[in-house]
Amino acid sequence: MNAIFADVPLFPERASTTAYQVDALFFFLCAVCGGMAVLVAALLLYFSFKYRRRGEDDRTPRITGNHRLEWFWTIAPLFVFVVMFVWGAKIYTSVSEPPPDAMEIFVIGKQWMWKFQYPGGERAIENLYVPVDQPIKLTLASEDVIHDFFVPAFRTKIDVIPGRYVQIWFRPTKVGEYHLFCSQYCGTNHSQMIGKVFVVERDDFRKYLDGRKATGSLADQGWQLFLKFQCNTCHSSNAEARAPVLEGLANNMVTLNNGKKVRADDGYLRESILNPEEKVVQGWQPIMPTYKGQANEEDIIKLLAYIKSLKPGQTPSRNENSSPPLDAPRVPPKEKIEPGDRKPPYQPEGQNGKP
Ligand SMILES: [Cu+2]
Repeated sequence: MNAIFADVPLFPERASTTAYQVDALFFFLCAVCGGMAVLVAALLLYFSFKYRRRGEDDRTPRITGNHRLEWFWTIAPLFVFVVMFVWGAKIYTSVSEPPPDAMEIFVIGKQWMWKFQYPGGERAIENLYVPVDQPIKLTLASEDVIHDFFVPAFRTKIDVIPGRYVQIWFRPTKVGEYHLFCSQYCGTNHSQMIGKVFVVERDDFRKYLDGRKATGSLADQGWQLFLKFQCNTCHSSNAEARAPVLEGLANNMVTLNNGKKVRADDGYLRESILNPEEKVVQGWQPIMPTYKGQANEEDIIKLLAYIKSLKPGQTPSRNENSSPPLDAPRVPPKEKIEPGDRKPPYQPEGQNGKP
C-alpha cells in the first residue's frame, strides 16, 4: 500500500514557467476556499454554543437586519473574486500569446496517437523532443475527434478540436522526461493515446533533429504539394492568373468579396484550402475547388509553411509542373510580374488598410 502511494506524487513536477504561475494561483484558491471553510465551520460551532437555548422561556430576539454587515459580506468577496478572475485571466492570456522567439511545432491528434512536425520537416510520433529554456509554440489540429493535449509537468493543457487550429506555448525549465496524455475521452484506445515529452539540452536537441533526416523542410514539402495539387495553375505569377498570388499573404489583412476584412492567419489559410468559397478575396471569383479529402492536416501544415515562406517574386508560374529535387533552391518565377499589374490585395500590418 505504501509503495503505491510512494509512486503517486501528490503534485506533478514543475518543469515549465507556466507550472509555477498555475500552481501559485491554485494554492491561492485553495487557501481562500480552505480558509473560508474553516472560518464557516468554526463560527457555526461557536454560535451554536453561544446562542444555545438556555431555558423554557428563552425567546429569540427580533433582528431586523444590519446594513453594514450586509455591505461588508457583499463587497469583500467581490474583491476576492475579482482578484481570482484577473489572476486567472492573466495566466490564460499569457499561455495563448507566444513570445516572438518561440519555436513552432505542429501537433496533430489522431485516434490514437500524437504526431509532431518540426519546422525543418522532421516528424515524430508519440515522443516530443524540445530544447530546455526555449519557448515552444504548439499549433494543434485534430484529424478526427476532440482530443486534449496535456502535459501535467508543464501545466499545459488544451483541447484539440477538429476543424480549426488551437495554439498554446510553454517554456520548459528542467531537463527530463515528462508524461503526455490525451485528456478528452476520444474512443476505444483513448487510454493508449499517451507519449513522452523529452526536455533536452540544446546540443542534444540538434543531434536529435539531425538523426531524424527530414525530406526537406516543411516549406519545401509544402512546395511539392503545391505543385502536386496544381495550385499554381491558378495561384500563379502569370498575369492572367485566376486567383491571387500568395506571397506576402500570411498574417496580413485581406479584404473579402463582402467588404469585410480578415487576418490571413493559419486558421484563415486552412479554411481557404478546405472551404474556399467561404471567404473569397475581393476581386476574385469563387472558382476554387475544395481540397477536403485530398489534403489531410499534415498536408495543410506543409502548404501553410510553404505559403508563409513565399517572398516577393517567388510565386511559381503556371508552367512549373514538376517537383525539382528537394535540396535544390526554390527558383523565382519564370515570368516577372509587372509592377502594378498583379498587386496582391493584402495590406501589410500597421497601415490600417490604407494602400
Ligand atoms: Cu485523444
